[in-house]
Amino acid sequence: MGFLQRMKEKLTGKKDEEQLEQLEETNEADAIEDNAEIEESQAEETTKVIESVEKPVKEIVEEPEVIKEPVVEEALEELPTIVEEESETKEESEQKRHWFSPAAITEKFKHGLEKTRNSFSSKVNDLVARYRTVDEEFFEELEELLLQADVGFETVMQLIDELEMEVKRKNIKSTDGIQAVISEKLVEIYEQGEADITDLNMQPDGELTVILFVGVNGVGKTTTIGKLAHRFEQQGKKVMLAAGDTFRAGAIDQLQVWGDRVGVEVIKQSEGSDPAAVMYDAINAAKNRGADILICDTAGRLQNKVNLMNELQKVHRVIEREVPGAPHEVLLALDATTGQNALVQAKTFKEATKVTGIVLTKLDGTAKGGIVLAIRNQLHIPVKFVGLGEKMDDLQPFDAERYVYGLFADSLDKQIDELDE
Ligand SMILES: Nc1nc2c(ncn2[C@@H]2O[C@H](COP(=O)(O)OP(=O)(O)OP(=O)(O)O)[C@@H](O)[C@H]2O)c(=O)[nH]1
Ligand SMILES: [Mg+2]
Repeated sequence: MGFLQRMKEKLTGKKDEEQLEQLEETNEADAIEDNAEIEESQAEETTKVIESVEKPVKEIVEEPEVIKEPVVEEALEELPTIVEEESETKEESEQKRHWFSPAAITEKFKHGLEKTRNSFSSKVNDLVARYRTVDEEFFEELEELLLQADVGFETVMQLIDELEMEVKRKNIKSTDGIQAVISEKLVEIYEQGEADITDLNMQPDGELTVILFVGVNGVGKTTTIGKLAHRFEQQGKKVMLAAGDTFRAGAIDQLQVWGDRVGVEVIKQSEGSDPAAVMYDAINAAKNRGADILICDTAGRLQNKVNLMNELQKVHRVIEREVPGAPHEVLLALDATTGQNALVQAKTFKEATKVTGIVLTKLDGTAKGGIVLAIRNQLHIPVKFVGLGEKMDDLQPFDAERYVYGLFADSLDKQIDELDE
């Protein structure tokens, strides 16, 4: 099946319908179990919910400087949902349906890549309009455009080579509709025959999965942890957070605000304490409470880079000692708007810790979304999630097809519409 056909399914929802049904089945099973538990400890739950609602309000009032305005507004907006969580199961399940619906996910990629599409794709369209036939000059200009979008030299060279071969093989003369051919090749180059590289290494039910976040300051670690916790919660997992950034003022409170919004427990100590000790505590708490997933925040900046890397190694060692095989994922957060600098950061972290995946944040904030391809090709670490906006559900597992669709949506939509007609 070709790229266009597959994309059509991801736009109309056929492909993931099965997955969705599976998800609903699990939710139903979970709901039955949950209900039993709720009945047993209804009073306890209610107090917990009320506490989790009251807490952020208190903190927001007391420490307005810690939280940026949009967070406060959003936090307040989110509160009613937390209150209704136990009773509004129908609404919740509809929300989930929407959240996981293939069309909605595709739409998020399209929306998040708007800046890149507006600059890159419109230039490609110009190129196609100027060159009626596919020739060497057309490829040279295309090469230039791809480089400008941060796709990275090696990837561009590989893509152009393969495009030239494809054009010859299929005897394509006209540039009309060439975007679909480029898209298909980009997906192939990205996936390199490995379709499941974005899956997280999750432990079987009943065992704790530990996910460690690393990355320089300001890239979006804490925000991503909040979004990811929300995602797991929606899937019915019991999540806990570890406030491992004990260095930056306000970092612990920022994570706590997310914990309250999502309704998950945050294990923390005071500012300036040893992050390895926080991890030790958090792992024990997670084991005692029977948590499924522990997500650990870490500092993005210390006195200097050497200290930071040493601290991360120490944190890593403690986690490994307490839970054999953990951390199961070490996710490096990179800010897409920093372009090639993100690649430099990745190399540094890769030397210090065993990075298992990349979370590329703020893809919505850059016109150079081609960086995804450069990361894949140069670092050989899979991009597991992308941040496509600031809302809770704007964190999405990376999907090469949806990403490429996001780059060329306008021109591909026409061709997709014409399928089977
Ligand atoms: N537009 C957009 N903004 C994002 C995204 N992810 C994070 N941000 C914003 O990036 C800013 C920094 O995020 P943080 O989560 O505080 O970053 P951090 O890596 O924890 O930073 P330190 O704690 O200083 O190390 C916040 O204002 C977030 O709202 C995204 O996917 N899109
Ligand atoms: Mg942080």
